[in-house]
Amino acid sequence: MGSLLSLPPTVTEVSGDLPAVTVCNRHARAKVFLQGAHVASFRPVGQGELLWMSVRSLFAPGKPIRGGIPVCFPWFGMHAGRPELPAHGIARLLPWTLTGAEDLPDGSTRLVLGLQSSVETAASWPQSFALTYSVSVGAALNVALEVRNTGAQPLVFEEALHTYLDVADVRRVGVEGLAGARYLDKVDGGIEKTQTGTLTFTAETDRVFPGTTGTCRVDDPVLGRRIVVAKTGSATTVIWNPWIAKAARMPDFGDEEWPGMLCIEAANAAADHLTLAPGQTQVMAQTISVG
Ligand code: TA6
Repeated sequence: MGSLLSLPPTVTEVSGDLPAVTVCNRHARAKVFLQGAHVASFRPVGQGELLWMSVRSLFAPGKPIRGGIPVCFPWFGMHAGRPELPAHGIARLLPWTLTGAEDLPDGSTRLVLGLQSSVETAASWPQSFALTYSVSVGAALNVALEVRNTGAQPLVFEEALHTYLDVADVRRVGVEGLAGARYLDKVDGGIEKTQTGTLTFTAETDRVFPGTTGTCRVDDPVLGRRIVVAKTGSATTVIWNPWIAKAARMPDFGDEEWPGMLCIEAANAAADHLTLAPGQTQVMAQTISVG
């Protein structure tokens, strides 16, 4: 990768087909691929891995990575109108630039990565934008996506931090923080329902919760841990587990892997999509920790 940056001692470059950097400090270890500014691993000291990664994931230029934290921009899910375009947008498939790496006084490490609109992005999405993504690796992982409208027209977009969490058995976990919230059930024709109490998993689960800004907590009785997922600048929460049949249909997802994960996604999608005036910026952030 030959970064022009002078990297702090906690950051190491990993060259290869898909360049990455690893972070190892007194709080945690992490790995971030430059493609998609994709956080692939986060392991606090004294804890197991918090982010799930499929053993079948591809790590190839232009191919999505199945796990960690995919950065979805500028649309969520399938592109409305152009189904031939990649699901969840183009940002996760493109090489970002590492523009900053520093050790902070509290012992955490902050990486900054950038992606600007280009001739390549314009082929899929003819808008001008600049993305800045900060990844702070400490006892907690904080990721923050800043979107800037660098064009002369309003910028209308969706975004998501599509976070895959590692659990022992999704059939035994509960997600707190969404009780009473409305959701669109993508497994049941997108009809609107209301979440009653703890969200548990008994089948394929794909729920989009509009207008939800709070913290979610995953109670994992088998691992004896609670993963806390907080966020700012996000009005949509998405909860997903593919279960048996959908996992089997995904070539980059092992048939037996689905019990080991669930996604809790910070997003601004569908009715919560965003519009930025020229020169305006917006930041969406997610913080993941063991509670
Ligand atoms: O966020 C849930 C979801 O939209 C599911 O419908 C499923 O498609 C998942 O994202 C994974 O999408 P991907 O394009 O990464 O395979």
